[in-house]
Amino acid sequence: MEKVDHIGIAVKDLDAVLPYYTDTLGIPLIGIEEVPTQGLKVAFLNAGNVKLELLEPVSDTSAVAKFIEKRGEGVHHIAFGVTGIRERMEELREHGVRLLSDGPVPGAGGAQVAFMHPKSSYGVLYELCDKSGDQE
Ligand code: CMX
Repeated sequence: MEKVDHIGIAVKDLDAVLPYYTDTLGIPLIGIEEVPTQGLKVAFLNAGNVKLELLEPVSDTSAVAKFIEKRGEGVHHIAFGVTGIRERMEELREHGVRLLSDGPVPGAGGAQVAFMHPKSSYGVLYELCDKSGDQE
């Protein structure tokens, strides 16, 4: 994996939490967007080399809603920035890693994303995030 692109953090109420990050911690907001395919409203913040992604579920069926219900708010996933996501997925499969989709799916910021099951990644939900736009 080439670099960490962002760290996803599950929150119950984005509007309530955002001032903690922007005002108290002084981390600049990049933008807020809805990601209907994941049942989420997300905010990206610029924490230097790595972004923070605050994830508020807007649907009861969102994976993040289930996460908060079971484990509470907090760190949800770590996303590696990659190019050639299909090839990276295939390499991981060859190493026995369980991926949560057959191919990449649309994520925030126009990225194509894929997730590794935490049970095959020693308890961590890792995401592959490809913003190169040349993955098709
Ligand atoms: N980090 C670490 N472990 C996690 C986890 C997470 N984020 N989410 C679930 N788990 C654990 C569960 O606690 C459970 O462990 P135990 O069996 O020890 O209790 C195990 O993984 C399996 O959980 P499950 O209940 O069988 O499965 P879930 O229905 O909770 O689904 C997962 C888990 C990872 C398959 C599901 O959350 C998923 O498909 N995630 C991918 C999509 C996603 O997370 N989207 C949100 C972010 C989108 C974005 O940033 O764009």
